[in-house]
Order: sequence, then structure tokens, then C-alpha cells
Amino acid sequence: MSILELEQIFLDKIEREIKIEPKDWMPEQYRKTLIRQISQHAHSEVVGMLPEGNWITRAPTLKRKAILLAKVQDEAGHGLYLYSATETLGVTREQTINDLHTGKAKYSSIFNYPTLTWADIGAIGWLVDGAAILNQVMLCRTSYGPYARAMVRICKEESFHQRQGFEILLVMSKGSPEQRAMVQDAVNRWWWPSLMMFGPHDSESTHSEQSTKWKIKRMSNDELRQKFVDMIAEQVKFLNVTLPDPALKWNEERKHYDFGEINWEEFWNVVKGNGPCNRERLAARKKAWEEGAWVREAALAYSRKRKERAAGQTAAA
Ligand code: FAQ
Repeated sequence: MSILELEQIFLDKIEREIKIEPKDWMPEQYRKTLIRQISQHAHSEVVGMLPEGNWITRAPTLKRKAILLAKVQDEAGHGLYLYSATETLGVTREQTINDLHTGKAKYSSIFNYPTLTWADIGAIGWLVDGAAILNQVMLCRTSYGPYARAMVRICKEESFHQRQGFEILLVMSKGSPEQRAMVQDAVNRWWWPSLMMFGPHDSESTHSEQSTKWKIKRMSNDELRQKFVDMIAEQVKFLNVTLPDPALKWNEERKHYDFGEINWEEFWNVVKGNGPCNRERLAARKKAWEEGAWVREAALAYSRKRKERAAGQTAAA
């Protein structure tokens, strides 16, 4: 079959909402786009464990500690599903991780901000997981089968994450004046970086047009960001705090909240590696990879041994 015919079959599948599977023919650029996006998503999940991991030993009660541990473990699991989904596209996990360590691959800008107080853990759950869910609900319908299926499970866990974050803030907002001040301070610091998670304005988004045609993306960066603002502007009313944006206002004509301009200079600065914690995050991941080498070697040796044993038993039978 000619490339043109193969491409037509691929485009027909996209048109008819049939998922593209690993063994199907796909344009090289579709494969590359998916490797970029899914691996960066995986890196985000794994790097995303670091800001919260900082509070496992300092969670205020045993119950909070158990919940946070479970949440951070979930993020590791999400990273693993996504690394596996990336591998179905023909790259090895080592290549993918090497791209993170050498700075070739990105991860979400949001994880380059520090977690200064316990209220930050609430703000991450509420705002960061909240933003992640909106984006990921859309990705449950993405055109590549393994990515879409991974997203279904991830979304279930993320909605638990968001509720636990909101509940942390709700409890604190009913506490002492100091606790309420901590909630306000955390919301002030996490609000704008959360809006940046959706990526640049549609007019600046280099990949959106093609990714939308291939149904990798189903909603634009700005559409999702607006949905997030509309959702959070209502939820914040229960927390007795305000969002740090004087321009935030319901627009009756648009039936959406208007909001202020994002500091794009800050966004690109963080994306380029110059945020408050970029160097620390990357150093932590490299250290974990190097110190975990013996575990990977042991697992490989064990699997080799099992295969040899099984082969020996078959030969003897
Ligand atoms: N940070 O043309 P676009 C989570 C880059 S998971 C850094 O619009 P695209 C769970 C972009 O890569 C959060 N870089 O790109 C959790 C591209 O550069 P490249 C992660 C960003 O792909 C919660 C360039 O800018 N979620 O939070 C960012 O069409 C709590 C141009 O941008 C995902 O990864 C950014 N924020 O749209 C864990 C979801 N935004 O690659 C722990 C999957 C853009 O050419 C605790 N990804 N860039 O070098 C996506 O949906 C898309 O990739 C977007 C960006 C929407 C992020």
C-alpha cells in the first residue's frame, strides 16, 4: 500500500472516532507529537511528586500523612502508565528519561514553585489537580488508544486528589486567623501559576492547530483555562478567601468570568529552566535515577534468571 493510501486510512479512523493503536500505521509527525506530549506528561507526574513529598514528614496528623502518601504514590503510578504509553510508540524508557535529564524534554511549569506551608498542599490539590483534571478529561477522548485509556484511570484518581485539597483548605479556612491567612497566602501564590499550566495563549501555541486536527487535543489552551477560571471562581466562595485578581468579574454577556492578564514573561522564564525550583527539581530526579540503578539492575537480573530457569525446565521435560 502506498503512503497516501495508508494516510487516508489513518485520517478516516480519526474522522470516524476510531482509536489509533500502537501497531497501526501513523504519520511520523503524529508519533513524534505523542511521544513529546505523553512523555512530558509522565515527567510532570513524577516531578510533581517532589513539591508534595516535601510535606510527607510534616503533615499535621497521621491521617493527613496517610492521605498525602497515597496521593503521592498515585502520581508515581500515573507516571508509570504514561511512560508505558510512551513506550508503545517505539521509544525506550531510558531515552525518555534521558531527555528529561538533559533538558530536552519539558515538564509542567507548575512544579517549579516551592511548597512553603501546609496550606500549599491544599492549594496544589484544589488548583493544580483541578487544572490537571480539566485537561485530562479532554484527553480521555484523545485519538491515541493507550493514552486515552491511561487517562480514564488517572482522572478517577485526580478527582479524589482535588477533593482532598479542597477539604484541607476548607478545614483551615474555618480555623484560627493564622490558618485563614495561610490559606489566602497559598491561594495568592498558586493561582497564577495554575492558570499557566494550560500553556500559552492559543495564538502563541505552536502545536495546537495540528494536534486539534489529529484529535490529540479536543479543546484549546484558552478554552480550558476559561473553564478552569469559571469553576474555581465559584468554588472559592466556600473558602472565605479571594483570588488574587482584581479583574476577575462575571461577564453576563459572555456567560464567563473575565480575568486579568497572565504574566507570560514569568511563564516562559520558568519553562526555560529559570523558575524558583527548576534546578532543585532536576537535580532530585537525576539523583533518584542514579541511586536507583542497583534496583533496575537487580530487577533485570531476576527476570533473566527466571527466564533461564523456565527455559531449563522446558528442556528437561
Ligand atoms: N509547562 O503549543 P503548545 C499534573 C510548552 S499533570 C511547561 O500549547 P501543546 C498531575 C509545550 O510543551 C500536568 N511547558 O503545546 C499532578 C511546548 O513546548 P515543546 C501536566 C509548557 O503540547 C497534579 C510549548 O510550550 N499535564 O499536574 C507548558 O499543544 C498534582 C508550546 O505550547 C500534561 O502534561 C507548561 N505549563 O499544549 C501531579 C497534560 N505549557 O513541547 C502532581 C498533557 C506549554 O514544543 C501533583 N499535555 N508548554 O518543547 C497537554 O495537554 C499539552 O501538552 C499542554 C500544552 C496543554 C500542556
